[in-house]
Amino acid sequence: DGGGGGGGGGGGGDDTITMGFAQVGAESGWRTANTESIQSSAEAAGIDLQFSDAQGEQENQISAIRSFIQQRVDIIAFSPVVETGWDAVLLEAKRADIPVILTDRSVETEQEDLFVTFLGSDFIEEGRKAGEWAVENWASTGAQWNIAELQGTTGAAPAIDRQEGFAEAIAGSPNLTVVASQSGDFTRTGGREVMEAMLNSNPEINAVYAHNDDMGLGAIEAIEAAGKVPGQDIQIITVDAVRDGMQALADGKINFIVECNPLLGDQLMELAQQVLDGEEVPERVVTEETTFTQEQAIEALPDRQY
Ligand code: GYE
Repeated sequence: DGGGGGGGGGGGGDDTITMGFAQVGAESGWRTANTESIQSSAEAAGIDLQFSDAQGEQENQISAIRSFIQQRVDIIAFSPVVETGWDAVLLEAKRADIPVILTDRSVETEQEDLFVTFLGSDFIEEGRKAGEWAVENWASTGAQWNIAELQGTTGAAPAIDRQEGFAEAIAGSPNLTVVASQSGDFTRTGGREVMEAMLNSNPEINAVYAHNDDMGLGAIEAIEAAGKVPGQDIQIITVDAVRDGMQALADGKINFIVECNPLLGDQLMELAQQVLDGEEVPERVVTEETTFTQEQAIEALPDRQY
């Protein structure tokens, strides 16, 4: 493992680092905060950032990475839209001797050593935290909870893992039932549309687990349009803790949020610098995060940066 070092460039020791970054898109408040963090951290670190927005399409990300390879950037970083299908392009980067750092989302690869390190959250743990809260606050009431699950983008690591962690945590609670589960693509519109359809076919829904705040916020619109009170008639758990989500939690429309930290920029620039200096870096850097109840959201909101 290790190294990958040297980057493409000849020249002196203090050449500017060029980083190609292939972003997922702009699907959520989380993503916007993540992009801003990467751009401002690159600027602060004096790293020349070539930023590409894939608009949610894997093929766009693959062509962006190919063009970074052609330009011979020093290092490539990206947040893979989906988990699979990356082996070929990662192998091309490896052959060109350009190190790759994964940020936010990871990949499933057939081969070892196709990337240097992965910086991001533990999504299974996030799902587990959501499920544990459901067990403590819903299952314990003895009532029947019919849960609508709003999944993230199909095939994306956070959608797969948040579903898995939640399912695992609620498995021993017979009165917690996921009655409907569908992708809302991590967007507000997606969350609203899927929730509308679910409420029509499953009027007994009294709980929502949304894989991100934006879909939860969309679901709130659908719930209100159906004449029900979000946070009361239908309780809601989400993931992310961006400002709009935290506001809805403070207002009692969301009941619990599991934090996912989008501010990865500084750590990413540090890792890039270390890799290009030939230093050893850990294979996995896990982001630290917490959870929020209504009282905690009210307290945290004034200082929330995003
Ligand atoms: O939770 C969601 C975004 O990959 C962790 O992507 C990220 C997820 C985040 O669209 O809001």
